[in-house]
Amino acid sequence: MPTVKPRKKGDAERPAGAPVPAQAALEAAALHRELLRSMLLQRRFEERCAEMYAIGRIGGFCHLYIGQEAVSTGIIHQLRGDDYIITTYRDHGQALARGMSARAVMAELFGRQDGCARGKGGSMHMFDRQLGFLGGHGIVGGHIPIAAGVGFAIKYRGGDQVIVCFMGEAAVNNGAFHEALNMAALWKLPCLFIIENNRYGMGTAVERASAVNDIYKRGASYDMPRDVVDGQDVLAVRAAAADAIARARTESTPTLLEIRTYRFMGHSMSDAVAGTYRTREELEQYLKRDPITLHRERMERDGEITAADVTAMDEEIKRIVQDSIDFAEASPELPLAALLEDVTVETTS
Ligand SMILES: Cc1ncc(C[n+]2csc(CCOP(=O)(O)OP(=O)(O)O)c2C)c(N)n1
Ligand SMILES: [Mg+2]
Repeated sequence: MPTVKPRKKGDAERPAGAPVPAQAALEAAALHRELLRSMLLQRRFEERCAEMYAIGRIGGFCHLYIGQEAVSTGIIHQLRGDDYIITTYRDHGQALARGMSARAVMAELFGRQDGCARGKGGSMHMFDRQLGFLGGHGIVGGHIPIAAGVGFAIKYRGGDQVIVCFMGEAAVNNGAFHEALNMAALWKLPCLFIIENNRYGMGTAVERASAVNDIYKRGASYDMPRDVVDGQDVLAVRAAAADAIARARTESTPTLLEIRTYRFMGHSMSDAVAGTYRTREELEQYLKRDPITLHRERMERDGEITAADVTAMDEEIKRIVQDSIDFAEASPELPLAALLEDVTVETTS
């Protein structure tokens, strides 16, 4: 398992063993509960997605996020409502963390008209303008220049929002990555470039594809603040992102974060969980660092939650996910004629 170098500052919101005032402890416990709930929702939702895929309710490409939930959760829950997010095809968890309803995500996966993109986008194209959720993109690296463009627009308009751009570690070998990072650094754009290093781009290990294995070092090429973070620890992710968000918001400075994580499932639904490119032993090592288990155990140790509370939370979440499936089943498909809607725009001039 790769080790992550300790961060120099802001490592934890609440150092272990440090006495905390009662009010602060209550607030920390409430926050930790919210983070647990979010990760659990993403996990339970996607477990059912796999099931729905197997019985043919979901078709096409479908990439699960299971194992990586601390990344979305640690970052997205501290964004403001008017901030922006842009991401890859592995997007269900991030959409849920942003507050997209389970119903809208599931209906989109089912290709039904009550989905967030009216069922036309499917798994890889979650989108919600109101939430500042700008997709769901299928071309590896293709969305990184868009993130720089959104950062430029924010600055041009004099706003103090930020844009968070999630990508996999394989995207950093793509020309679009370098062009976008150069511009973001040169023009000081309020962008967070989040590299979810889950060790593989489909079946290719990072060591076989990248000349630089410590991906965060790529930020040095553009003199960009950079950090490497344990992506299985939601509080570590949160602390690193807090620094980066503050830098983007107050100084309009971009940051590159390499977040080391692992996907517990195959690359997509057509890829075996463990196969020719990784061993069962490797997977089992990483499964010991399940982000949800780690966070729950820490909360239990700190007396912030009981096993009974977790069971109740889990039951409630399972009901929400079942409801999203029932909702998606009941939602109609768009009529055939709607296929040509929203494809071109007519202008008056
Ligand atoms: C430009 C481009 N090349 C190839 C592909 C096929 N492809 C889809 S996902 C993927 C791997 C990307 O890996 P990574 O960026 O690490 O993200 P992860 O899937 O691990 O989240 C590839 C090569 C693509 N979608 N776009
Ligand atoms: Mg990857």
